[in-house]
Amino acid sequence: MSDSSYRDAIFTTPLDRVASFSFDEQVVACFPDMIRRSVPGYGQILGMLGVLAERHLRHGGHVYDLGCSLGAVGLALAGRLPPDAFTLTGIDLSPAMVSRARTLLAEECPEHRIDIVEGDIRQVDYRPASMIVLNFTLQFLSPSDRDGVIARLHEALEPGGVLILSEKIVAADEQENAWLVERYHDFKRANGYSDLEISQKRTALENVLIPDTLDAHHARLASAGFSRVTTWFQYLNFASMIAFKDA
Ligand code: GEK
Repeated sequence: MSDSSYRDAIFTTPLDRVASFSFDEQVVACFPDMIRRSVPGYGQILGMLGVLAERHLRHGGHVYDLGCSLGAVGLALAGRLPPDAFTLTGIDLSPAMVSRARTLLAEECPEHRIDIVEGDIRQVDYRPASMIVLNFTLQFLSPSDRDGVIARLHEALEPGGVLILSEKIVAADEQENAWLVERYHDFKRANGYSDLEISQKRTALENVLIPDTLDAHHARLASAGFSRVTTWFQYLNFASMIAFKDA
């Protein structure tokens, strides 16, 4: 996918007013490069999703990839599982993402049964699913919408189903959080972003990406009815959890 991606240079020049971040054509064009250089562990998480699917996805079961962007989760699953192993619906609010994702998936895994739908994950009528993935998407919903969405996903999951939730997180302890954020900025610098790019991106994401603590995620998942939640991955202030619905 990286062959068709431009280098993210959106915030390289000083802007008089940094507009709120949105998933438009400009972002779509450089998205694979942007997410790989901005999200610690992104590639490792995707690689492991296929492994988790092999273990937890019912054969022939349905998967939702919510906030699917360019369909990386579907591609990761298709890379490990044969076409008859699952059906997948990817949903994204951004028309630009949806149209590019459809092209990429048709090129990369035409045999797999993957559908990309334009829509708001807060309003979808979910059908029963064996596995649901929210890979860095819940963080973009208004905090007041998050409990309701997670409760509906728990309802949609079949008994024995799993929800995988990857998120940017915030640490409750101020000092710990400051250290994590500083090292995260070091991570971005090491990946070629300048101080100006880092600070303008931070401004653009203010009030757009609102992280929760890991404790808040675990509490929300528990109160939605998930019987067990494990944080299986953390790299600086980015984490991924797996939540199990009772069989
Ligand atoms: C990946 N999962 O590559 N309904 C549907 N989509 C939404 C909504 C909503 N209410 N709000 C935001 N989005 C992907 C990466 S990116 C993460 C996910 C990032 C979509 C938004 O359009 C964008 O495509 C995606 O959620 C978040 O594994 O850019 O940090």
